[in-house]
Amino acid sequence: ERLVDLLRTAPKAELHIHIEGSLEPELIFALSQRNGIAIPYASVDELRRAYAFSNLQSFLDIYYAGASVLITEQDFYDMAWAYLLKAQADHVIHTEIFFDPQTHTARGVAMKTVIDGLYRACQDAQAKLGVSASLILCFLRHLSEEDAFATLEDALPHRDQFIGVGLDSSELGHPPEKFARVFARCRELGLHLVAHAGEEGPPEYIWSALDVLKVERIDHGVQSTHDAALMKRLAAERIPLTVCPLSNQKLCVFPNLADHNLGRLLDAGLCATVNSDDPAYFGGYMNDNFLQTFAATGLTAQHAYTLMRNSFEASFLAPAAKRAML
Ligand code: ES4
Ligand code: ZN
Repeated sequence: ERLVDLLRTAPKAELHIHIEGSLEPELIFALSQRNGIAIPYASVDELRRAYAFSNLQSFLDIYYAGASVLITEQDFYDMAWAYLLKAQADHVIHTEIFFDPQTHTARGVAMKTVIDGLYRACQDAQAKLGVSASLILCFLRHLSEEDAFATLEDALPHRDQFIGVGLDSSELGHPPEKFARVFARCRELGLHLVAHAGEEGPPEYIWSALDVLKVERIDHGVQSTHDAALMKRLAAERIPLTVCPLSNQKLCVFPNLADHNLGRLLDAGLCATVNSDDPAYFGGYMNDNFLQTFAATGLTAQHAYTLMRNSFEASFLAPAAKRAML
């Protein structure tokens, strides 16, 4: 019908996608054979059956195991290219891609291998697919700030290959304050700043992501509806929330997709966007997120237009490029 066609074909930006979370089981098996790395699952089907999560941590354990098959520059290229083809099919014309270098450097993979492979795929996406793609380096918050500083140092020779930094992994027990100094340094370097906050964690983590880390966007942020003063601020300052509905459903942040608060966020005037997070693990890419969320919650065509517009407004595109896409 009309709304479904609108959702499918509308040009959109994706701002919250972990590239390691786009690694499909088939590619995990192919890379495990190519690189001679054993994984504790006998088949693609057995791996896929393990994708039943009860919370964020239960997912992260399997997500880091899946990423262990990535070794060469070509592996990182192949993973990103497969995602960029999916993005193009969903009419994503701009995407800002998270990557987790510490997951790889801790296994002896060089920073250069990771970044060069991902960056080459981003360049090819513009040239061959007409998809604009940038990279955002994420620090793992379950590791130390010292480890994050070392990772930043390691990445600085590649400063021109990524546009910003983020903060991901286990939220509870790892508040934004833990990374205050490394984010201050990234700010001095002119990097864009984002952080996961209020996915499972309390509204206080959203306040401190804004006030201590000085981030420009909040990744997830769905717990903000528990704090009226925070909602007012997010709306007044148009601080974007990169919301991931299927992720929230699969990690039991909401009992059902029908219970998702995306409509409440939009109706309160927040700059919320729809994103896929870890599409290989959570049951779908961008258009799956849009179609399933709209079907479950009864959002309207007006909400659809607002979400598409918000995705470009919230992007780190230069103002002129942003206007061209709007
Ligand atoms: C993540 Cl859903 C989610 N939350 C936090 N960190 C992550 N890394 C990959 N996916
Ligand atoms: Zn995420």
